[in-house]
Amino acid sequence: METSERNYYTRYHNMTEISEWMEAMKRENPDVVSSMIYGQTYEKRNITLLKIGSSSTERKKAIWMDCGIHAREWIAPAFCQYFVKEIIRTYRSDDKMKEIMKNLDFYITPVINVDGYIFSWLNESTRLWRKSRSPGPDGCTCYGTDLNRNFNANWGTIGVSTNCCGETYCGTKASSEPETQAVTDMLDKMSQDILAFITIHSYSQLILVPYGHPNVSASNYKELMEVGLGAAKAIKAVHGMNYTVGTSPDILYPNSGSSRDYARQIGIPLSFTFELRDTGEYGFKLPEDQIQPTCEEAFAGAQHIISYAHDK
Ligand code: ING
Ligand code: ZN
Repeated sequence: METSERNYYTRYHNMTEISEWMEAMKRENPDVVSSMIYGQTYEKRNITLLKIGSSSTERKKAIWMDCGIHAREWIAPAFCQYFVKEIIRTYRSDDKMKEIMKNLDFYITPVINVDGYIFSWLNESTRLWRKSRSPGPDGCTCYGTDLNRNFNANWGTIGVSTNCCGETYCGTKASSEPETQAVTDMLDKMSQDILAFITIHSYSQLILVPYGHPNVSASNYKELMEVGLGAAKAIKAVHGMNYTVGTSPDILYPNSGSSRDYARQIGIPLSFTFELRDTGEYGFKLPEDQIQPTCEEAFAGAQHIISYAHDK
């Protein structure tokens, strides 16, 4: 499917199409889009980072966004595609975004878990795959680690499975997975410059703030909650959808080893997980006719965070 087709952003796209789309974004917007490969998956596929920034040699503050750390959450990569398209479009059309882009760069990973994403597209029986695709440790016949339990933030302490067949298997050690290591290395390098970190998941309609561990609390918890509640309000204003804001132990259940917690722990002040639509009717198999409204509202939520980070 051509990236210029009018309904391109109302469809889910497989990894081949997303790779072609990244090339098209660079080709069509050479003044603002560039890319780099910052790691490889277990199956040796590239993990690509898109940079959206107005050209300049100075080192700017930045916004991080990643999608597709969990394979079956197809609305997440779809949102990253929409986000990139909208950032470029609004940069060319509205003054607020021009001002933001004068001062900030955007770093976007449309798909972190490339192997898992491809596996979830393979056939109906693999559609709900969540984890990466590395084989389990010796003696285990199951595949995959939950990459969002594999980061070095209270790793392996709570809300994880230590059974390699479990959906939330945290791996053999922190950063045991090449995908986790790639993101970790990139964040470590960039942490001084990143003002806000947003990682996109589905589903449940939540905005989660650090930390997932019930015994630790972020020094700027109050600020995180205020900004998160502002984002939820911006989301509701678009299509009336309710998003709940809080830490995962406060809203649902604790967890450890998430990328959100890792980002906050290394000093990125604003760190959020977005859990997009819906609340369970369709779950991970969100119909394509909900892609556009979901992306519109989530963009408004992200914009709130970005504006706050920029103006602060
Ligand atoms: N949810 C996230 C996960 O890593 C999360 C975030 C954690 C939500 C704990 C609620 C409680 O599990 C999804 N859907 O991946
Ligand atoms: Zn997820």
